[in-house]
Amino acid sequence: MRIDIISVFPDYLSPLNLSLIGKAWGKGLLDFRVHDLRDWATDRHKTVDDTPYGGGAGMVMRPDVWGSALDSVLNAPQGPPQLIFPTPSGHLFTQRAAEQLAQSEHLIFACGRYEGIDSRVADHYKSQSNVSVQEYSIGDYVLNGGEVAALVMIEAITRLIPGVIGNPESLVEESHNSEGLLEYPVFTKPAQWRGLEVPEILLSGNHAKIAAWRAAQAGALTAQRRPDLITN
Ligand code: 6GU
Repeated sequence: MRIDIISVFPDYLSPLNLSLIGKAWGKGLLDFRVHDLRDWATDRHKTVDDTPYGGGAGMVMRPDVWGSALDSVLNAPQGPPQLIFPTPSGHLFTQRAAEQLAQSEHLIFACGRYEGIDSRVADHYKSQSNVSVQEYSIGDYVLNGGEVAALVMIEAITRLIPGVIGNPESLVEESHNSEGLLEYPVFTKPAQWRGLEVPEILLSGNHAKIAAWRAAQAGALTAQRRPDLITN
């Protein structure tokens, strides 16, 4: 999978070199291209923003600079790309969204800063047939820019690609999996720690009973902490 990321702070994306994602990059499973938006600015101050029409606080990123940057990255030969705008006013990014995006061969993250990117940029690319456009938020809080949100989405997406994580079975039994529940609690040795014991059933060797206990725990935990995830 090729992933282009455009930002005015390309160094924010340096964690992509680390851990499992960095290893998958080294193996050729992932191909990251981090771009500095200022490379497409045309004046000598490399300006990428201006004051908002209608007034108000802060600065808005210019559509002309973003348009040049996105046109150049969209010309890559990977086939139909998905263009993602991280924004606190986007649709909520979920495990289902990660699964859908993991099917793509080419993702482009357009990371805005300040008060955001001129709204015409997303509208323009939504009207183009050679690209699919999505605006995503990673949760109900405000970040300084899209970079950290892009890192979050990239980790959630790329760990679903075969070969990126060592043990693909660990993808099946985890929170927000296809069951839509939180994961059951887990325990390891020692069996007694600071007066706390591991639930007896897990030491029983009865795999059917263990599976039933885990399913009940996942249901109870989800009902208590995240009732919004339970549909019926
Ligand atoms: Cl995607 N961007 C910013 N700036 N803030 C956010 C966010 C994204 N998701 C939640 N808060």
